Amino acid sequence: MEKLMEPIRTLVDLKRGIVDPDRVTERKAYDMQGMYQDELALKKLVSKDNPLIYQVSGVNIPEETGHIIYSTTIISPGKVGNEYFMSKGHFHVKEDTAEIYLCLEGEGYLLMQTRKGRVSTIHMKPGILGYIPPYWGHRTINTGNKEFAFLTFSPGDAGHNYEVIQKCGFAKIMLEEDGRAVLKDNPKYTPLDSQIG
Ligand code: S6P
Ligand code: ZN
Repeated sequence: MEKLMEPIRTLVDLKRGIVDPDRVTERKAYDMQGMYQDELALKKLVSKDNPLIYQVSGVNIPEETGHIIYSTTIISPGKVGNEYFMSKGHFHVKEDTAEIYLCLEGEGYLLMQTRKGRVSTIHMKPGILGYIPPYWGHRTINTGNKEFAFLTFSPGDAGHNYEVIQKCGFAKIMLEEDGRAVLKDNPKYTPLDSQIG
């Protein structure tokens, strides 16, 4: 007989997300090599104080069909050169799975891209919910001057595929120009061939 899982009660701070998470994953400047335009600026950051770029706090939910995984991401304010701090970004391993992002604090962008390189963005601020449909890779970018915090909900069996983004990058990058966030073509982007999108 299948073992029945017990319900879970989670306290959520409506500005900073999940309180007392089961696990916290930190991504520091060192972990972001190859992700930014200005590799020298990243190198300098790493050797200076290797700052925390973002952290993901989650509750242990089985990574299986039928479950919903939820977590909080908090991206620090800052830039590498003139490119804002951001998450690595990924596609789901099971690409036909969607995800929901709900912004709690700060501001930033949810940058999404199909495998063919079609791009879409949602400007996130507290109370904005972004729906990432199946087949869209996604990354988040903190364009504000304080922490950018959001809750995420995804199917238990979605999984993370970081390889595509690591190899190809996103077609667009978010840079600061004259104090404003501007979406630009990524000169380092190398498209992937695919039928989807
Ligand atoms: C998981 C969900 C988020 C991200 C987190 C960090 O499907 O999209 O929890 O994992 O925002 O981003 P990344 O790209 O480093 O996983
Ligand atoms: Zn995801």
